[in-house]
Amino acid sequence: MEPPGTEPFSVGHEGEILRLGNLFNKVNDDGFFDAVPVQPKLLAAAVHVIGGSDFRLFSLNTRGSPPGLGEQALHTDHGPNPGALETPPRYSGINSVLMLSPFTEQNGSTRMVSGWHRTGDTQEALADPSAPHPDEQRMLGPAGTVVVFSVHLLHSGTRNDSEHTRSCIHTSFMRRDRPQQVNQREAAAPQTIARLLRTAKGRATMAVMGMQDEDDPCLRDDYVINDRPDSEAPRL
Ligand SMILES: O=C(O)CCC(=O)C(=O)O
Repeated sequence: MEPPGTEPFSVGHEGEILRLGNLFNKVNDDGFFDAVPVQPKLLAAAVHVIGGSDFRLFSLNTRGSPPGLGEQALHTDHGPNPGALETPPRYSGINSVLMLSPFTEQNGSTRMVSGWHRTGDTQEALADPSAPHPDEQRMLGPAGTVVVFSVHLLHSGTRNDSEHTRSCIHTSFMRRDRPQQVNQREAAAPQTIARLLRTAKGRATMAVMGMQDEDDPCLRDDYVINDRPDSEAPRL
């Protein structure tokens, strides 16, 4: 196994599409992304959809569609979900899009099939997942917009017909009994853990990311907790 924090970016299977996985560990030396997993509105949406707080970060990735690219087949982000047909229905998680560019009709905005998450089906139920769907709608908004949707919703990127790259960040939370896309406990670099342990908010981030799932992180050999004198410790 590679040392913590050195897993490569997943650059996807989409040709020139820029897709960076494992953002938290790869471009987070300054802690820029530390607050993303604990955004209150995102967590509230996850609690609402999943029906409780027993979930953790599934993935934190970017996707950038350059001009002429970005088209995908319709898909869900999770397998078939018979729980959707129960009363009350059960769902596995949420995904979200933070628009770093405006999402317009022309620039490869995500298409979504409203209500699909209630069917329990995946794209396997479609004759042609690449074809337009009669019920698809575009996810449109100015840069800075966040859209939250079920991991069982049918959706896909579309071709970017503008002259500029369309970029976004996807943050996904999934029920805790499902594996994470990246095992954050294994992937976290010692310096990341040390930074997070210094503040209450950082500890909350660790909990939401599942870094404390198997045992107390303070027990892991390479967790650096006492790396500065007490006099420098933050006052909470
Ligand atoms: O970039 C988009 O608009 C959607 C991306 C997506 O659904 C995916 O990569 O699974």
